[in-house]
Amino acid sequence: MLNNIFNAIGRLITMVRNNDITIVTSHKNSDPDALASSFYIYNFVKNMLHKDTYIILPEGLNEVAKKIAHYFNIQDRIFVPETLLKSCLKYYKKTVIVVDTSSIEQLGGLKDIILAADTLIVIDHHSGGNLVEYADASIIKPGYCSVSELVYKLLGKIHKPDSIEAMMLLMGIIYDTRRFLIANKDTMLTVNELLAIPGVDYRRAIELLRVEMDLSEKIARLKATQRLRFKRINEYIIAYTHVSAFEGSVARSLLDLGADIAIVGSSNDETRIIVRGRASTLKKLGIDLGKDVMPLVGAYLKGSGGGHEAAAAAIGKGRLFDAINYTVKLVEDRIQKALDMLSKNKVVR
Ligand SMILES: [Mn+2]
Repeated sequence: MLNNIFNAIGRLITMVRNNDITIVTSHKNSDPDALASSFYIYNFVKNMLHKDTYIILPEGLNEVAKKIAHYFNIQDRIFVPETLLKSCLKYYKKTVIVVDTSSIEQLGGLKDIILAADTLIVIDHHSGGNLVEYADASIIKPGYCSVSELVYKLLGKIHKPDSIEAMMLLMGIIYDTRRFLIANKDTMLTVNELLAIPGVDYRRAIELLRVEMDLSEKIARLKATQRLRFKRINEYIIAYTHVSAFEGSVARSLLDLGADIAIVGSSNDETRIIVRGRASTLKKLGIDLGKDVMPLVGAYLKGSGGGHEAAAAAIGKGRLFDAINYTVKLVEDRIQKALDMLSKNKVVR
């Protein structure tokens, strides 16, 4: 597997060398994992391969990533696409490296530039994305808890992170693993290596990742709770609701309330369904939300869907309540099927 990875890096370097400029990009509302991996690859291409390189994010950074970029004073190296920049970019032969997303819908206003790349490379830890079909090379490793860990594994030997890169990668890992809640042994070994780099300060990293929930997020959570519905299938609970923003945060709060699976819908110009599950429940039932459920919801919405075992999403067009009900039904059927299987096995034994 690692051999494969290093072959992929060799190919990646050749591809980058063949074009004039490199653009590193990621998903809308980039989080600390997206920021850290973009910044690390940006430095690698710029300093090791000596290519003109830009970080261009579809809609900039999320709150906590903004705080990190400010702290390390790198915010002026991060662009958001503007008309001028877009038209300039047309004239260059470009490599685009997309990190932390493999779905076209997550690229926002950058979609056209990215799909028009002379060479498109996707590095991600989410599975099932539709961007991979357009990529000239892709490194998709759902086994990694964060892209920060993945890019460090890919490039750490040839481009040892300096203190800022190491701090950012560490924060990317801490953020995506929810403070190591879903980390594995390899994550901890990587973290150990990053902590050994001079200038890396664990307490500071934790401090920088702390942001007080803002008022609108609190209200979104409370409104979602007012509209909450749930279904019980044996000992399992599916909770579902809708909001206009903060879907991820709302879904997490529903798991905290006691749901096994939380389904949160929202719609503005698109219809979006996100789903989060309790890892232990999903494991017990053998359900992978990113593979078994959300691609079907994506197809239902004539868009796309995918993600991780316990965190997945679908985006497309259609009526919000129909989409929510469809997702609830799918999850319900999946749980019922799993329960039938489990009880059948018991009888056989
Ligand atoms: Mn990530």
